[in-house]
Amino acid sequence: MSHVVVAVDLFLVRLPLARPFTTSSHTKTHLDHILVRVRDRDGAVGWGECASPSDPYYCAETVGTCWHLLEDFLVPALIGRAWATPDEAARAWTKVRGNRFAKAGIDMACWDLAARARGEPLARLLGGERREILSGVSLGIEPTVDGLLAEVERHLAHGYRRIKVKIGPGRDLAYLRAVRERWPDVPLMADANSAYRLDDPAHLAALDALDELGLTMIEQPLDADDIVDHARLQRRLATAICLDESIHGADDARRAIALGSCRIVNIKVSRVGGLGEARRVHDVCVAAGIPVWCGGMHEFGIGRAANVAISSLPGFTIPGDVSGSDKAYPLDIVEPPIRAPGGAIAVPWDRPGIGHEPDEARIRAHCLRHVALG
Ligand code: OSB
Ligand code: MG
Repeated sequence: MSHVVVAVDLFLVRLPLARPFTTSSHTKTHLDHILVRVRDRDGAVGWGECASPSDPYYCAETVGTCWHLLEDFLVPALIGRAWATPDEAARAWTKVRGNRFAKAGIDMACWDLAARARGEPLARLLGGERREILSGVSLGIEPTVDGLLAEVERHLAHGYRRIKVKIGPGRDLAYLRAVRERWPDVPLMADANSAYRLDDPAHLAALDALDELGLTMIEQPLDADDIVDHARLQRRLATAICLDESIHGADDARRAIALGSCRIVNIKVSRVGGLGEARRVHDVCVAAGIPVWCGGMHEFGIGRAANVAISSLPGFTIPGDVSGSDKAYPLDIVEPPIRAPGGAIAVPWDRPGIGHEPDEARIRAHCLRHVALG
């Protein structure tokens, strides 16, 4: 089956978060993501989501750079070009360096289109196996320790299988110790978003102390692109290091594993430039015996459904940050909404593509900017 994309819509959509979310670098109350709709000459449609943050604090990209890349480079390179598989479609933009969040939005739309055109669920097209995926939550830095304990309690009561807590220097031990004391056995981890440095003795002391808490892993403690210091730190700690920001694709995963910079990898579809590359990172890790889990960027329903599909691959053995949409948003833009009753999300094996229908009226109601290309 061959596809030629003839029309692409970009929608910049704003959704309010259910609760403000604070990381080591900043606080958010709403998110703006670009939704990408592709249509081929036979009328088949696919949806993707570009989950770049609006600011360059997590990665170098922003919503503005993604819009520019999509409108001026990625969409024009795809339109009118014949392809049979999404990996072939992605060759349209191999010349474009970096800009992986922008690429992920249009890559995902091509995967959804290919799966829908074949009447197949996305999970099957990707080579997934699981009927359901186990779901964890990522909790932001709360103003008080008691505030964090209340959030952990609420999400454990919902059934979530693993708790991740954001940390930063000075906002680490008191929080994690309190959670550990109250729930000695809960799978618990910390995500530092690159806030620590090995040459700061206070930072090193905090990391050593966290090492005593029996955490499942510590995510991205050091610089975003530093796999050398991460290797030094991994030799020092008993706790597994998991890399997030440092891994932009399969080659990065291979190098980090070879250096001993981590024992676990967080795979984010957006960060690595799409579903094809996410699968290649998965394959590199499985071959090396490194467990992976699916990270998130507070995706709306489209990106979240893609996260569910990739999480059905066999190497995703650790519950991910793929929570129900209601963890992040009071109202999502897909039907049915994604839910995680008892901390598990059913993979929609009986529905084609991402398995959730974008609600165009709702998308347009929350849309800040739209362009039709092609
Ligand atoms: O570091 O994993 C991260 C959200 C925005 C930016 C970076 C990160 C996160 C999360 C949220 O942890 C995970 C989610 O619920 O989607
Ligand atoms: Mg992270």
